[in-house]
Amino acid sequence: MQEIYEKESKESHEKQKELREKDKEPYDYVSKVILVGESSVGKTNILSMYSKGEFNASSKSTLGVEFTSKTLFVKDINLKMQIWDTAGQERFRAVTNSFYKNSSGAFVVFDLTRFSSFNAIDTWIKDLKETAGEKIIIILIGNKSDLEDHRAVTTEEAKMKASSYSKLI
Ligand SMILES: Nc1nc2c(ncn2[C@@H]2O[C@H](COP(=O)(O)OP(=O)(O)OP(=O)(O)O)[C@@H](O)[C@H]2O)c(=O)[nH]1
Ligand SMILES: [Mg+2]
Repeated sequence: MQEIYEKESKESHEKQKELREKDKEPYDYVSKVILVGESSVGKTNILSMYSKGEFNASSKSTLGVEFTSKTLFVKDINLKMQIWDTAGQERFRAVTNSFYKNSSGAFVVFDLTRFSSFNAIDTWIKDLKETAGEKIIIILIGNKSDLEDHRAVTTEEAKMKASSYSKLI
């Protein structure tokens, strides 16, 4: 087990380095943001909608971690957002955890039609804070709001969870 962890950790660090080298656009500030949550809640689609305006109804599960960057011009500065889309599957947990470090913000995503993904939020937040620190800014996202007939988490429940952490929703 230890051996597998060390191998995955090494691979993740090498991947981070390689991606950073590819990502040479000029910027004033860089901010690392991470997307986490159970598998299939829609993290990859949220990111592809944001970065390319594309939705994929049959997207494949993310393996490990994927990286996207977007530079925003905010208050006269170029702010580079490095957005890390992580795999929700349990088998990638060790490798995705190693990417939490140095994140300034995180989107914790759940699926409004799957209560278990909502229940899992507490564990995601606990793990994020343990690795990235208590100061990390966390935003909860209840995804798949279009599937109103299959909704399993009420707005009240989501609001209560968010206010228990005093975070945005
Ligand atoms: N109806 C609906 N389907 C969605 C929405 N977002 C994602 N999906 C679908 O949900 C499935 C999973 O989406 P992904 O974006 O791959 O999920 P993920 O969280 O990245 O999953 P992992 O990579 O395994 O962690 C896909 O079939 C998507 O098309 C949404 O807002 N509404
Ligand atoms: Mg994904």
